[in-house]
Formats: sequence, structure tokens, C-alpha cells
Amino acid sequence: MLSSKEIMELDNKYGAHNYHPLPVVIAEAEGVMVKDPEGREYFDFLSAYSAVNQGHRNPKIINALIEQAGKCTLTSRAFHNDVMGKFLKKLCEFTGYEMALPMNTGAEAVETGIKLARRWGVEVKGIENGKQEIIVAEENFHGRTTTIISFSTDPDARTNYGPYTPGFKIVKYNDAKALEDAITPNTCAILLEPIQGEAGVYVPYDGYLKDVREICTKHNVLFIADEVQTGFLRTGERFAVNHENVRPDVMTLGKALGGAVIPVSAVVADKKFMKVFTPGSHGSTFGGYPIAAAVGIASLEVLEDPELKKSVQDLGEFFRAELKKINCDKIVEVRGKGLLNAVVFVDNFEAWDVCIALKDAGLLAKQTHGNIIRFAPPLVITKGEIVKALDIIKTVFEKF
Ligand code: IF1
Repeated sequence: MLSSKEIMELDNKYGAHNYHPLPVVIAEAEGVMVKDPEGREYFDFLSAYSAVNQGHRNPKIINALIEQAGKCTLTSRAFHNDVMGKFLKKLCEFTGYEMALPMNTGAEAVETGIKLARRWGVEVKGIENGKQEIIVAEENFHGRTTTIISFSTDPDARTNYGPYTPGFKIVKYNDAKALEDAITPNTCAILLEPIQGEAGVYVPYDGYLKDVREICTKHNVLFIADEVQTGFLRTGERFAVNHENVRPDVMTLGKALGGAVIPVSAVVADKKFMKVFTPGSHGSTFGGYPIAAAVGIASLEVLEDPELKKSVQDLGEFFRAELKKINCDKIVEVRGKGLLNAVVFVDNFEAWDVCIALKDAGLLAKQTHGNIIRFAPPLVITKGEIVKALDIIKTVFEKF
């Protein structure tokens, strides 16, 4: 058994340095807890950026994986398989849309949404091909493909990856007028995160999503909500858009749909939009494969539990209230919805040091943009566990 130090050296020597991970090695995981090779335990308050909503190694999901692995794993879409249809039916019922297109990563779902909007723009709205425009928000995060980083405002994500994909307009987030002013006859869609995750859990004003919905309807523009991170109960509702009873035309989904086991993503939309995809016009080797479908069904079954949704709402309120009581003059804001929360420190504050101290105290979290720490535990966390985690956070924060 290699030590944490030896393992980190391996990663450093053989792995590209496209991340700067916290100096901790996870060897085992269950529920909300993870363990390093030396046996030290930590609360996982990142949940792989909200992909571990059902908890690490959720028994129902692991059993579904094992059972399917004993029958059939991969068929490709050249043939039907006996699980995908059941999965897509369940996903359509869970989301309230007529059809779904299964992919693997969140970025692939977003790319699928972009292709859907662009093709719909030409074939239904009558935009000249090549002139389609999609409006996105500053500080967006939708994935790492070259098209997606073409409309990123984060230099780290974008620098020297040119030439960039054209056809995107970037406007201020949380500003409906800025959105409407950017619409032209060539606009085919508006792509937004209902809450901006990477930007530091930026929750827009109450009514923003309703305003976006109305603007899109008025101008015959598709509203694409990227719920890859905010979806599947993370914010206390099935999807973040549900807080405002808003129904986007398209939703991109991922992360927790794979139940913390494998990448499972999808795009959901009604038939009048999904019909732009004709045979041979889009796909992927693994999209909707038997293992993904079986895991996806189990992942959704865990999330159907009304008790879980109530718990996310109640524990989220409790967690934010307790964070606000912490005596630390470096904290300027506590914000979030459900169990997607963040603590914002004063501008020049280096939150990395706090994350190191949290790790040493037994809790794993990651800062985003230097002075913001995101806290997003698995949704299955209990009151008792969150109280213990808060003790750690309070003790550490009060030292800063
Ligand atoms: C990394 C960020 C979070 C996402 C939204 C699509 C995707 C993501 C709203 C793409 C992915 C991940 C990617 C991961 C870190 C993490 C992240 F910090 F990068 F921005 F969560 F905020 N839409 N987010 O949040 O999904 O292709 O990764 O499956 O790239 O470092 P993916």
C-alpha cells in the first residue's frame, strides 16, 4: 500500500498538471465520509462538484451497477438495448419533458444543447446557417470543450486555445435587460446556469429565471438551462428552475445522474425541439449504454424520495444560519440554496489556507476564485453529521 506522499508523487510525475488538488488522497468512501490511505477520515463537502448527491457508494446504485454488469455492459446505439428506454422514460417523467438524448459528460450535454439550438434556429426559426447566435452569461461555466471555452470569461479556461468558436454573445448575469438587449433576429438560444456554480454559487435575484423565460418566449428564443451542477435536488428542488416554477425549453443534465459511479448526462426537451436530431446527426459510443441506463435509473430512484428533498431544504437553511453565526471578520457573505452553499471572504483573502486547515481538521472543501469556499456535501447527509461538520468549520474559521 502506497502512502499518501508516494501517491501524490506518482500523480505529479505521470499526470498532466491540469489541476492543483488539495494535498489529500482519497482511498475509500462511503456516504458523506472519505478516508485516506493512512486511515484518516474526512467529511466530503465538495461531492465532486455536486456529482455525489446520493452519497458515496449508495447501496441501491452499486447494486444496480453490479446486477447490470452481470448481464450486459455495452452495445452502442447501432442496436437497441433493453435498459435505455426504461431509463429515458424515467428521466422524462422525473424532469417533465417529452424526450431525452443520453450522453456521458456534462460538457457533452451542453454541446448537444448548443447543436440542438443551432439546428432548430435554421430549420424552424429560419436563421441563415452560420449566423446563429447564442447568448451566455459572464462568469459562466459549462464545460471544457473548445466550443464551450470559446464563450468563457475565465482566462485560465480560455487562454491560447484559439481559434475560438464564433456565434456567442456574453452579457451580464442576473440582468434580464442585458439579455433582452443582446437578442437579434439571429438569436437561437439563451444558455444559463440557474445558479452560477463556479462563479461562486451566485444566486440571481428572485424572478430572474421568470424574466428570462418571458423574454425567450417573447422573442422565440430557446431557453437552455444548464442544470448539470444545480440539478437533482442539489438546491432543494428537483431542479433549480423549479424554485421559480420556470420551464426551460431545454435542460442539460449530468453529474448526479451518474450516481457518483459513472458519467451519465443527457439533454431533455419536448419533441418539437428534439426532432431536429435525425439519424446520424449526433451521438456517442457510450451514450445511453446499459450500465449508464441501469445506474441512471437507480440514481433517479434515490432522488425521488420526498423525505430527501425536505431534508435538503431544512438542512440547507440550518447550515446557512449556522455559518452566519460564525465569528470571523474575514467573512463577507454566506449564500446558496439547498445544499449548494458558499462562504465569501474579503477580496484579497487566500481561501486555500482555510481549505488546508479544514482538511487537517477532517473536512474537505475547495475554494473557487481565491476568496470563496463552496460547501456542497452529499444530499444524504444527516442533521447529526452536518452538526459535526459545522463544529469543524466553526473551529477553523474562528482561527482566521
Ligand atoms: C472541472 C468547475 C464546477 C458544470 C456546469 C457543465 C459542466 C460543469 C454548470 C461540465 C462541470 C465541474 C467540472 C470540473 C470542476 C467542476 C466545476 F469548477 F469547473 F466549474 F462544478 F463548478 N455545466 N463542472 O458545473 O460537466 O463535462 O465536467 O461533466 O472541469 O474542473 P463535465
